[in-house]
Amino acid sequence: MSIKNWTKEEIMEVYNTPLMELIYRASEVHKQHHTIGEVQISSLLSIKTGGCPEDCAYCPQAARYHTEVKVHKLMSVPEVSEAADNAKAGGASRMCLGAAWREVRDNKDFDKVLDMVKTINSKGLEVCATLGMVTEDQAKKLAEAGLYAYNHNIDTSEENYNNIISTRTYDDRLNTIDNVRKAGLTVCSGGIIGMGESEKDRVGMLYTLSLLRPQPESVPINALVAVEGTPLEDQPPVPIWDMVRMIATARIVLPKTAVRLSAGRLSMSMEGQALCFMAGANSIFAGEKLLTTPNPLYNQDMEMFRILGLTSKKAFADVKAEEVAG
Ligand code: SAM
Ligand code: DTB
Ligand code: SF4
Repeated sequence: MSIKNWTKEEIMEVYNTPLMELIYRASEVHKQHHTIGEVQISSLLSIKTGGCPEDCAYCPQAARYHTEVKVHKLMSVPEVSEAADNAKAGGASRMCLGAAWREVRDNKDFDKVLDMVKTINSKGLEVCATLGMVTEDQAKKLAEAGLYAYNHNIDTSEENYNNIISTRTYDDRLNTIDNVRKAGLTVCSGGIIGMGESEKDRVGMLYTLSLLRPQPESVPINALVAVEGTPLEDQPPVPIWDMVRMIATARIVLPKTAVRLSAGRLSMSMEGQALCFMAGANSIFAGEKLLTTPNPLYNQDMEMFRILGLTSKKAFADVKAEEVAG
């Protein structure tokens, strides 16, 4: 069955459906394409922190804002290997490496990242990376090293993009996503709500994502973590109802995609998160830190999994090994 080409008007109609009906519809789509209650756990690791030349208004790692983030040069391969062991012991099936870079450069640091990818991959974890813009050639090298997915968010609608970032364009972002695809990697791309955007912008972002062919395998929906020192420090918290609406709409327009309830969970109740899972979220970042900001404690998340009857999705590599073993 071919994927529907949604119009902005149709997506807006979905977004504005009465909430209970919207959750019900999203839940039906979810059941058709996914296992209810199965949630993928990803672990995040900031391998190079702060000092970024870009001006993303939400980001505590941009060098030009005065935040409490301490700059840290690229981690060593053994340090990353140890972090991967800990993430695996904690039940993560995917590990995402983040670097505060504008773009990847062909230098020793990139070679080191390729080594990190090989090392984590050999442990049976899916490896994902988010390193800024990449060329097709760099994406191919990452794929050869065993990278599973590349995260590159479009962040908001095309119309709102310039209000949030001026140091690169929407087309730059789409171009990197295209390079990632051409290299045969899976695509992870989503955005943030709570930056002062309109409903039209939220719908516009989902519209752009829904039109990608193939659609992204995973779409993170972040609630802004307003960090002191960034231009968005005074943004009020996103109402949980907006998050539920956004996730439900994403689930309906991106039926097969893993929709990730990403940043901002620390400010959400367990009941609020339960509604997000009901509306089709089937992936989270677990571990006490996202890249630079806090996230719920691992034990708290495990308690939530127990209470809600959620199970963690196995890594692709582990499922394959079990199939082979019979
Ligand atoms: N530098 C790379 C880039 O921008 O693609 C990779 C790292 S960057 C921190 C990855 C994503 O994290 C951003 O695209 C944004 O969507 C998200 N993010 C950053 N700061 C955030 C914040 N304060 N609240 C919510 N999401 C945030
Ligand atoms: C994504 O969409 N969210 C993650 C991941 N991709 C790299 C990052 C969230 C960062 C939140 C702010 C911080 O901790 O610095
Ligand atoms: Fe740099 Fe990425 Fe933060 Fe933008 S989001 S300032 S590119 S680390």
